[in-house]
Amino acid sequence: MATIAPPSSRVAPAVTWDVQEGVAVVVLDLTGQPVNVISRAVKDEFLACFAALADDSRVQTVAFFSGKPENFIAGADIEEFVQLESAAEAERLSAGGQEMLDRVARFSKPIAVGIHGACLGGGFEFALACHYRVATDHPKTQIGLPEVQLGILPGAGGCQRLPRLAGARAALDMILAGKSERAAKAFRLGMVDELVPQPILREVTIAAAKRMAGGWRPKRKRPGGFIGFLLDGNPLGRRIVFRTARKQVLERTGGHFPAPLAALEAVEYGLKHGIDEGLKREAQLFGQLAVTDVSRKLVQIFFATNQLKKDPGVANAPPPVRVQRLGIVGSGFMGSGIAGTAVVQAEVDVRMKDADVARVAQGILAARAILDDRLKRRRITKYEYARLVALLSGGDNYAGFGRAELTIEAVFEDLGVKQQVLREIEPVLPSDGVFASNTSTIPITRIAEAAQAPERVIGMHFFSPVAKMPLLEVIPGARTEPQTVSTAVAFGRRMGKTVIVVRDSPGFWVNRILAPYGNEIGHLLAEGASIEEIDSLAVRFGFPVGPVTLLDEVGLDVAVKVAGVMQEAYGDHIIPPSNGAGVAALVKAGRLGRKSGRGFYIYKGGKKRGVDPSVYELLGVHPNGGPRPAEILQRLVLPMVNEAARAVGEGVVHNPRDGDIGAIFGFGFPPFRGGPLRYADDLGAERIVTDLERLAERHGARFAPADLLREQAHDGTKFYA
Ligand code: 3H9
Repeated sequence: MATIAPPSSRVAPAVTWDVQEGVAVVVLDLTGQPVNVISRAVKDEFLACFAALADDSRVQTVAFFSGKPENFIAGADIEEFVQLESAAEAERLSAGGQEMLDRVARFSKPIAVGIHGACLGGGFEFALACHYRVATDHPKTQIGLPEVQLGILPGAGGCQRLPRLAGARAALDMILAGKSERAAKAFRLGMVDELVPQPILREVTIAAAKRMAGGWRPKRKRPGGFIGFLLDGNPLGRRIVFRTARKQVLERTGGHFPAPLAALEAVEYGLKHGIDEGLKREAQLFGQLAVTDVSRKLVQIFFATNQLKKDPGVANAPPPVRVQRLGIVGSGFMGSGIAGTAVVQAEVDVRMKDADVARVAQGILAARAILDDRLKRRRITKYEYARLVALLSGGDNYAGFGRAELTIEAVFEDLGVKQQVLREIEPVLPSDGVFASNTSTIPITRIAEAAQAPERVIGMHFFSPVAKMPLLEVIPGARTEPQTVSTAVAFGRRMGKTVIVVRDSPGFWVNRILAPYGNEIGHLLAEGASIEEIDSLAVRFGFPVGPVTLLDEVGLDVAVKVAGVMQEAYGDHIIPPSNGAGVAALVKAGRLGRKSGRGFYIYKGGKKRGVDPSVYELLGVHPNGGPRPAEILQRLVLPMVNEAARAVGEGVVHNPRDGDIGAIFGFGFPPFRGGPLRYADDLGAERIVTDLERLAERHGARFAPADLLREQAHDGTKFYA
């Protein structure tokens, strides 16, 4: 086996190869690393390897594989981006990657690549430069260019090679959204040449390499078929494609994310001026993007999320209990959402229980809808679907709960009801079974008062709709033992959630910091602001939807309930407007938000249709200009930041990282601002305190700055050191 002397920092070389019957079988395997990434050092090894293969007269053809059992190449090494100091340096990094892949593309001997597992970013760009791509049909084989999610663009030729291979539309679709596709779809789109079951990947790839050595070349159809020819194949068609794509990007990003627009430019420029000019432009744009504040923030989020994945959530915890059977009490919207997601993501046996069989049947149907959706999107096969559906069962009693390592209750949000469920179920559960409450407001310690074994009671606060919302708050009560925490955290992760462990206090983290934001809507409406203006200002700041729309999504009945709990707990500073009965009046009129077709807005056919004026009648307020836009925005955002600071001061989250990730994944705090605490650091505590004091003078105690912000302003400290 041949190797290249590794750089001193690495214990063993990453790139190795063997030559047999004219085929060099090259394997990339970064020793001691969970995934393969292309760092500068790996790039040097690649170059040396290809130089050696070029000179080796025994080698007629090359077959390339990853040595990792579950992934191919996760892209360029993102750690290296953090050290980039200037756009020029970043441009050089991109140009260096392009040069390496140019050598691969022009290599004198054919190269076939066998892909199994994640093939992302620079990893896919490498595969694109090779001459033949074979991929496994395994669900783990995900192919994509996620760069824009890091605020950059595919900078190693991806913006040039992919549109040439798969057509402009398919390429833009992947590049601009930063999405990954399963191999079967990538195959349909012409991004890979052959799709095979995993056990024969090696054989098929080597066979293709040999065929190419004999002069055979793959015949590829014109990408995108006849429509592709009309749209991608001529300048007029292409202009339409780019105009439409630009419009969609602007609609989706509100202009806050520069990367997709830059990627669009790199693709368009390359198709207009040829690949060499395209590559130059791509490297320039990569350079500019890599050092933007937006990219820095998105990269921080990437690393913070990865750190969180490994955080057990509690110190010195014994390993989690492996959940194989999940019990769910309450088969309503939340219960069925948890059931469906648990089946799809964690593939556990789920047993549901509700008061009567009809309700359970409804719940199972709703849980199944999550599987139907996956099947429709071809995320799972028919075979997987049938297997997963069989995991769902239920009844009107606790039969089967005796084997559930974890039971989650999602019954009516009432302390008495939840305690009653706990009392009923405890004798049925296995002696080490965990009981979790999916409460959004009730203290876990209170619920656990009804338990014989409070050490195994915990909160798991899912967000609605469970299948889509990425965050889970895990809340230990006063007597919860560490293994209960680690079990809940580990299971939450298996469900695909980003998990933060939060102190047992009213509103936990997400609802706590949303409370003043939601209340301020009432104050602003009372002062004559309009619903649309409030929402559009928040969207312009970068929230996915405005606060009024958010209330409609959450449900106004739920919002009123949460607001009541929050006021009771923090009434000294979380203060609803004196006409706060307004929202309650909407609820009384049956306007519960999206779920009832009417809230602040009207909903028809699942779409938001606008505000109907009668809502102002019910609220007892009328838009008349209201405060200035800048003040509206400040009054929405600063109290949220202030409450986040207060909660951090009280230890509600373990650290600022958890708080920021919770806000970004919990309700879409603009990721390019890094979360409320990073945003506070950027503004500076001194400025925030001054602004809050000014607002407090005019509008009262709800704006009084948190002690922690005052301290920071005084000491010149920040949330992040
Ligand atoms: C790019 O390619 C730019 C080019 O176009 C141009 C260049 C000129 N770099 O997520 P996991 C680490 S940009 C550095 O838990 P999983 C990760 O931090 C890149 N580190 O595993 C973690 O480290 P630790 C475009 C990386 O199995 C460990 O690997 N590519 C990278 O759940 C395990 O990760 C992407 O954006 C990286 N590229 O998921 C893909 N990737 O153990 C990013 C991973 O110290 N990666 N690490 O905390 C992923 O999406 C997932 O890691 C993946 C595996 C799906 C691959």
